[in-house]
Amino acid sequence: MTINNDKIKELYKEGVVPLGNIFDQDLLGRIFDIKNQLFKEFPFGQDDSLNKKIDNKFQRPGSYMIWDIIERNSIFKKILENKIINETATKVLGKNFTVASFYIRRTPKVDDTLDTHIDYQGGLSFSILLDKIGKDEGETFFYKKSHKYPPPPFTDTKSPIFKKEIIYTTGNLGDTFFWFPDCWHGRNINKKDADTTILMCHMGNVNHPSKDSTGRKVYYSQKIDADENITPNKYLKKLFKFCGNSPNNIFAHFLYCLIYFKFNKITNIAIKQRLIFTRIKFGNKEVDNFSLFSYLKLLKFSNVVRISIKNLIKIIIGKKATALVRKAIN
Ligand SMILES: O=C(O)CCC(=O)C(=O)O
Ligand SMILES: [Fe+2]
Repeated sequence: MTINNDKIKELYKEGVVPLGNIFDQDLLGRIFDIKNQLFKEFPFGQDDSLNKKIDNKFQRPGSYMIWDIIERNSIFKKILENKIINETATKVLGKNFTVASFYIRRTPKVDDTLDTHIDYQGGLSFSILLDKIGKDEGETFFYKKSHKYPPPPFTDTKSPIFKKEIIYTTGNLGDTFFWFPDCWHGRNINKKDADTTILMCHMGNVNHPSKDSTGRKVYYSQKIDADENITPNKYLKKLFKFCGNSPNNIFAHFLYCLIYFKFNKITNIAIKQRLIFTRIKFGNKEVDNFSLFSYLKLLKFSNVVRISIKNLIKIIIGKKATALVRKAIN
């Protein structure tokens, strides 16, 4: 099996693409059993120090996570060895891409959702269903084409040009979704009595840090050759590092989009040098197109001002004082 170019095109166009099941049934059956054993051992998952959680309080909204699944059972390595996964990641991120997070998340019956958000730009993620999951059963949702929108807090979702085309990670065991972490996403409620589980993986190019969401260093990447011997331009490197992870800073986010989508000469150098937060382009004008007009038109000006003032105050008075002020107000 190899990845079809139409699927890659869809990923770049929509920010998310469902691939269906890409694993063999025998492997899936074994993974399903091991996942059940692991959650028997860790019914409430692990905290960020990887300790077994003993109370049912959520470490992330509505989620019990097991972070070190690969270290616990090497069967999970088979997922990272899958040909389609490797081909897709190599096409999007280049050789020697980095696997940063690789974990399972279980969601019990819960009324809360995980709010719509974006993570870092220029990366690639995938999710694999480890249970049959229906609508409102703890599935992840994605807003199509939203990797070219401003981040959710700054967007006017009532604007006539805002498209609310949602795709849900519903389906059967083994169904796989590739998605861009800068595409709007969140998690739905689970109204079923049974828990549902999904495996998630976040990746970046060779210069992405191999740290997972708990902050620990992981060694999951399969580097084909150790060093690509490219000397980065230090100013460009700083620039992409500064603006490539900006879910809460509209100016940095806009700057990233402007450079990445519009300044092709600079971006081509950045991609060649595998600078952090740079995805290889699809290579087709229609797919790689970005409308500055739509981006700006989607901005909710009052939110831009309010959040920017808040951020400015945070910088001026410092994080600690901000936390104190927040506590005093609540
Ligand atoms: O738990 C989910 O469905 C989504 C988690 C998420 O937002 C992420 O891993 O970036
Ligand atoms: Fe996320």
